[in-house]
Amino acid sequence: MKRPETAKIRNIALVGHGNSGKTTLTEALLFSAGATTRLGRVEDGTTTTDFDEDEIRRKISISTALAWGEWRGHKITLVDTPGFAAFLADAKNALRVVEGAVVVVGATGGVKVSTEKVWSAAAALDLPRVIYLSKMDKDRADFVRVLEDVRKNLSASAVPVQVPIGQESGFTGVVDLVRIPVVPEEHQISGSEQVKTVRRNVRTSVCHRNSMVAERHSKVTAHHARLDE
Ligand SMILES: Nc1nc2c(ncn2[C@@H]2O[C@H](COP(=O)(O)OP(=O)(O)OP(=O)(O)O)[C@@H](O)[C@H]2O)c(=O)[nH]1
Ligand SMILES: [Mg+2]
Repeated sequence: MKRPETAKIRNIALVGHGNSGKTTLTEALLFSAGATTRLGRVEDGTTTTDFDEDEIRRKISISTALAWGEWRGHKITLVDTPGFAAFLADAKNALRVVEGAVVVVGATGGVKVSTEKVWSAAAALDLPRVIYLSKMDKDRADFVRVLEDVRKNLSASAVPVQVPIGQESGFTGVVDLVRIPVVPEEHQISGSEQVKTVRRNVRTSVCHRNSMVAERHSKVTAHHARLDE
């Protein structure tokens, strides 16, 4: 990438409790952006940001690491911070030099004490935050329970912008509540049984599983409609 204009630079920290999935998410983001050609794994010691010998041996992040990729004309620097309590000072320092944070929460374990600590540190700096739920594919992953946990312990006004389709071994993807097109029933083309089943699962996932998600969806949609005016 050519030297980007300052307005096209974004620095984002990934913070959260130990083992929540920050390095794995960083790796996935770099791969999706085409910054790497191979998706590394923490287990194999092949990730971009856990490169230190000790990190590879212990399979945890020990210090903050930077990596960058290009996304829609922007240079995004990802700041992958360590989550274990002994290294939390590193994460808090990283928050001072970024414009936003991704707070990673495991969908199996929910919000932990260190999640609350990094959340408060980011809030004290007035940083915009998104919460990313990792491990939706693992046993005991529970989107609704963790969303309630987030609203109780981090922010009562947290709004889901994406919801998972299925969970645990049935996790197959996500629905973007902001971008999902609302197609009137009479205009929907009838499809194969498989298409109908997928559509039914998506609808169930978005609206019926939890009325809170449906209510928040309408708030997000209304908010975006106002922004578009
Ligand atoms: N099944 C599954 N495993 C995941 C997912 N995300 C992370 N993991 C696994 O969880 C473990 C911890 O992942 P990391 O990415 O190292 O977590 P971290 O938050 O960077 O950990 P620290 O930096 O040490 O705090 C690794 O074994 C990952 O492979 C996920 O979405 N699904
Ligand atoms: Mg890590």
